[in-house]
Amino acid sequence: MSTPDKKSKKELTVEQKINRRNFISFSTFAVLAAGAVGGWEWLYKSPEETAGITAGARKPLRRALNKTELFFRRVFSDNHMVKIYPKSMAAKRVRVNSDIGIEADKKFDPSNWKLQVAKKGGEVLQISLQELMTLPKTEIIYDFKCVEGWDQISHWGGVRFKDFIEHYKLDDYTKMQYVGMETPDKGYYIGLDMPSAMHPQTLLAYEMNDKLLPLENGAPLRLIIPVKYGIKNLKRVGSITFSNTRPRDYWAEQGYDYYSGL
Ligand SMILES: Nc1nc2c(c(=O)[nH]1)N[C@H]1C(S)=C(S)[C@@H](COP(=O)(O)O)O[C@H]1N2
Ligand SMILES: [Mo]
Repeated sequence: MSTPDKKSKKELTVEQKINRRNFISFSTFAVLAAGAVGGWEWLYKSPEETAGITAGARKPLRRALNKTELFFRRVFSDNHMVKIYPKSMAAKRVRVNSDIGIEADKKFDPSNWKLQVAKKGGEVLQISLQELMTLPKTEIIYDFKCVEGWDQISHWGGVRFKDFIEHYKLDDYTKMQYVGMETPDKGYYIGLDMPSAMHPQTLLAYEMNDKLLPLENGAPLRLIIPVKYGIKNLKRVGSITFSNTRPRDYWAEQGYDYYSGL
């Protein structure tokens, strides 16, 4: 029978434990430090790039940049489609999250609304909902994600942004880098990179669950951009602009990621 006394003799004393722990952490540190120095040496001795936008960057860094580039090309390529779901899985009661830019105007009348598209030289296209509804309709059922942590499978219908561009012969504008959208009262506004706007799943939506959009979900027209978080899915689009500089963006101004991609 072993007594508690005998047992404790086999264990290390507190002092021994401390020494042991110090030894272990010191060795770990030494190994890591050697690795870091080695890493820097390896980087430092590697050849410099001599041309292109990364001129001066060491080759291994250049490789890392290439990877990032590749990643973005994959994310924004037409082949990268967001997962879609059967209609039966779409929420019947769709969440209403926030209402910046659509709250004050309680008497807003969708029938008086027209989409304003700013063209070069000050010309503004004015497009009614009836007119938009004559364009080919596209539907999507996908998992809508909000940066606040919730997501919901929802069903939307409308015009592909891409089809809208072609129909109104705005192809030239897609050579620009950004699209800006704002609510009619300019209270909420977003900026999008052109490849995401032109993604085949990006819609100017006027329907939810096969019916015209409710006011609180963005009637008469909202953006549905499945490659981005909810914050970019502007409700009640009033105007569309094209530019090579980043359009102002409500949540980016509050410190959120400008791209807010998924
Ligand atoms: N005009 C406007 N659009 C908006 C917002 C807003 O506050 N105002 N909130 C955004 C955010 S954060 C989310 S998650 C979605 C929510 O859309 P829903 O209310 O239809 O669920 O709308 C986006 N579009
Ligand atoms: Mo959100």
